[in-house]
Amino acid sequence: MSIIVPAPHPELAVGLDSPLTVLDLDGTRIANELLDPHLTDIDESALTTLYVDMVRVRRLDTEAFALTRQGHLVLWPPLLGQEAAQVGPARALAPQDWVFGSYREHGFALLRGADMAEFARIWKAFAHGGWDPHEIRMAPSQIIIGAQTLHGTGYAMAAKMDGADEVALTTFGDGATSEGDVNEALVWASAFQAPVVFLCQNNQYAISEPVAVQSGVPLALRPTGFGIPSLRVDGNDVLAMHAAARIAFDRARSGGGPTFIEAVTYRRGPHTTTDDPKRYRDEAEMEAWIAKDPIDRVERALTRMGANMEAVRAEAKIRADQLAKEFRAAAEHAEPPTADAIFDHVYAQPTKRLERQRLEHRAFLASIEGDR
Ligand SMILES: Cc1ncc(C[n+]2csc(CCOP(=O)(O)OP(=O)(O)O)c2C)c(N)n1
Ligand SMILES: [Mg+2]
Repeated sequence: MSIIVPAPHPELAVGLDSPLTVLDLDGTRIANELLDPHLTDIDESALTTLYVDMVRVRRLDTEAFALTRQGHLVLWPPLLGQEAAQVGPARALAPQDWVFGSYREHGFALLRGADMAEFARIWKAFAHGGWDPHEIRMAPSQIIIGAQTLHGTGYAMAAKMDGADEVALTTFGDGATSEGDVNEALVWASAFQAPVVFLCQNNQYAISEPVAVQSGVPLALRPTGFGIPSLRVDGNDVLAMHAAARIAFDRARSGGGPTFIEAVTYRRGPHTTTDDPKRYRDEAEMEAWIAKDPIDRVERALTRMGANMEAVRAEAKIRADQLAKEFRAAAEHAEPPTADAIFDHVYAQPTKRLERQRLEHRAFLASIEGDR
């Protein structure tokens, strides 16, 4: 009896031997014939914007982490180390595009324009969704691992049917690629040539599970088995990520179908603020990733370009501190929802049964008022 294993198609993947990089660790540019044509407009000013974005995202992340420790937020999934993997693609989105992400997409949320007060409410467990998805064209954070890839693919299929000029970016982790949902999304995206971009932020761990346990091949090889081309990219190189995203978005927009991007990066913090990574990983492996820090690398590149780094750093700090201050104030002063709010968003139009339940619930709360 022979076992038939669906063959991956390595010819559909780029960067399998070594992730695509255009910014060396010392800030020099490495020529890359695939990515370079998509970076011709990135001058000192554009690179400074990406730098400031990453500094702001990191500051938001650090502040939120501290706020959980101080009891103002209940949980936070840190993104320290993954700033470039989010800022590069986020800055390649067109305003009409949509983002369908997980719970770790603070960079996308910030750059899509999520209201920081709403954002703080989510992580204080005072709100389920937080921002208005239609306003910023970003779906609420998805906790069910990989489910957002189906939502993104479905959205993209509908956009194609409507003839709309919209691309859906769906972003998820390395562990998510082992989920049925992600594999089903790849099937549908491929079968319908949907204008969807799959961004896998391979931060090397699914909580305590290292990626090597999840896959014997680079994750970028997995989508090729579905006929989807993929780019394996240095996820700590904001320019490489920006260029790869532009390639994928252009492809989707021009009817070329889905593309998968594996951003090879590292989660330097714990999985969430309730996790202790010392229990499952050797902290020494962090050193190599600190050397690949996405922000330091851009600082070196800007310095080489002749930028006044002192001024750039000062400007970034002012903006990052302002953001942290706003976020802190929102977290500290957020008001809890009323118990009644649980009934508000069940249906677009309330049903009689729901209204009856609301009244019963109110009566129940009133009946135990004295005991609380
Ligand atoms: C369907 C489902 N299974 C399990 C979990 C529990 N869970 C939460 S985070 C996580 C790991 C996800 O790892 P990865 O996809 O690599 O994303 P990362 O957290 O590293 O960004 C798991 C298994 C869940 N939320 N949903
Ligand atoms: Mg992961």
